[in-house]
Amino acid sequence: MANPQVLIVMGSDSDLPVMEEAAQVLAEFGVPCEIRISSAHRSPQRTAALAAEAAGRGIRVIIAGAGMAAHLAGVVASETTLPVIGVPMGGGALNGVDALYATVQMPGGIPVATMAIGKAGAKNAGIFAVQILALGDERLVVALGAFREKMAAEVAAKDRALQERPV
Ligand code: RP5
Repeated sequence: MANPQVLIVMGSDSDLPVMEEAAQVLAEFGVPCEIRISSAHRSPQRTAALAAEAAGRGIRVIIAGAGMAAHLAGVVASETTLPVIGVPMGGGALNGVDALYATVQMPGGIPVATMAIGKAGAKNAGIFAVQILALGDERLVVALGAFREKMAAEVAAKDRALQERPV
């Protein structure tokens, strides 16, 4: 995509069904993004270069998703001063708790904004990236307001449907 503002990077193509949640949110808000596969462990040099070159290519926010010993977000954050949002993948022998701890427990000095495990985390990563970009983009401020109103209306509609259900 031309002039991506957000880089979504994941450790493996097996992460794609989860990380697509983030891409979908960005598409809904009209934020161009680039989706890449690069592993902190299997392709460390490639990952370091991708992160180090991101700002120079106009990227403003990076979303990094990985599973198991999930060092991707931390390694990416160590190579750039762009804000990095981490998404721990679920599954595996430890159901994503391994990836959560690996992503969230960064040493002081190199922050990673860590989201929830799995699809909810990927979706929130997309929204959080939009919120960061909205600091300098009034169009996104308005769109975020409409997004919240739509969610609230959906909850109210579900409650109405529940109240109208025959007992
Ligand atoms: C991590 O290892 C990836 O992010 C993925 O979640 C996990 C398993 O990778 P595959 O064996 O499915 O390629 O690096």
